[in-house]
Amino acid sequence: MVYEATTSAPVNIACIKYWGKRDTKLILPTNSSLSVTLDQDHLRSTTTSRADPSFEAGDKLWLNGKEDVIKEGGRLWVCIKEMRAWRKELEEKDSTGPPLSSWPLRIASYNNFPTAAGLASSASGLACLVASLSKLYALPQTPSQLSLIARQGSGSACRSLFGGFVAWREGSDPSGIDSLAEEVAPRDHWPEMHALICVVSDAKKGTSSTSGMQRTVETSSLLKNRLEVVPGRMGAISKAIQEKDFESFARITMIDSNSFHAVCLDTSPPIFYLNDVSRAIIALVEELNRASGKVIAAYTFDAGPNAVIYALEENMPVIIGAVNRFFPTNEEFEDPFKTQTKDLPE
Ligand code: 2P0
Repeated sequence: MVYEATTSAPVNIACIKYWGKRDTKLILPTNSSLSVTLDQDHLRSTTTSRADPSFEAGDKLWLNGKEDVIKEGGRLWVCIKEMRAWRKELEEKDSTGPPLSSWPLRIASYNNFPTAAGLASSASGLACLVASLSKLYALPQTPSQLSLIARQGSGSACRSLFGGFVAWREGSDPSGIDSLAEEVAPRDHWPEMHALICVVSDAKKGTSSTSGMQRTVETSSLLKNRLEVVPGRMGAISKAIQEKDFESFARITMIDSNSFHAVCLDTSPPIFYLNDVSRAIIALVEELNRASGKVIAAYTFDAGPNAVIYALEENMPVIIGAVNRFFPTNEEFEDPFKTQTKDLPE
């Protein structure tokens, strides 16, 4: 009998950004955040976990075929330890199943996109690790409960345990028990919403999110203002999602992305994630919105120069056409919308 489970978890892209921890050990954020989880068939991690008593003692993990050390007390170690503890609880209640919690683990994880390029690979990767162990161990925990563990692997990972529109509530309990992810609306609530990923660079980023955000907490006075305005944005964007009000969704998304990059710049030494191409994409989207007479596209940037443009399906041909016209690439781009030149605005 083989005890093995494979799961996939998609990337999530935040509209209200997480940036700063009030507890670095438990990964408790300084503000709530909200994201859209991309569809499974695009950017995702896939993880297989196997428990076997014949394995040499100790757990092992490979990321994209390369072994990653599971450091005692480190994030991976904590996630595995917590998941094992839940399995042990189950075995103590019902001892008829295999004693999986006492067997060594072998875990292999793959991303189908560049790792650590500001494309949220840690989010999908850690969410996927937790989901795969939950499946292997046949745990009864809900996705919100699992998000408590994924959060300790990487903050943004807690949001990738749900599809659709997801909030990570900052919580207030020092134990972290209420700092969890929950669904704001499922994917099928607003199927017209699409995300266009513009890979400006797939190089590994310069300043890691983990160190960058703590530098911001320690040095940025602008962060105080951000923490005052984010709760209002959380409420307003949740309402926009419920009401499928794209214009409000887009305005809040763009403002919050700019606010996040402003606090990065206000950090000492400053953190620059955007480059000239990123800024040109901002200008293009602003101009498209102006020329359209309404907001049809929203840009957002994470800890790297790559842009994500949210738009409703009906407007994607125009947006893809404009991006291709102003940022031509040598690579053949498979346009799912089969954009016609006549769709482009003058
Ligand atoms: C987000 N980012 O909300 C924000 C926007 C980057 C910019 O969450 O230290 O990799 O592992 O908790 O989750 C990136 O931070 O940091 C992130 P840790 P994480 O998506």
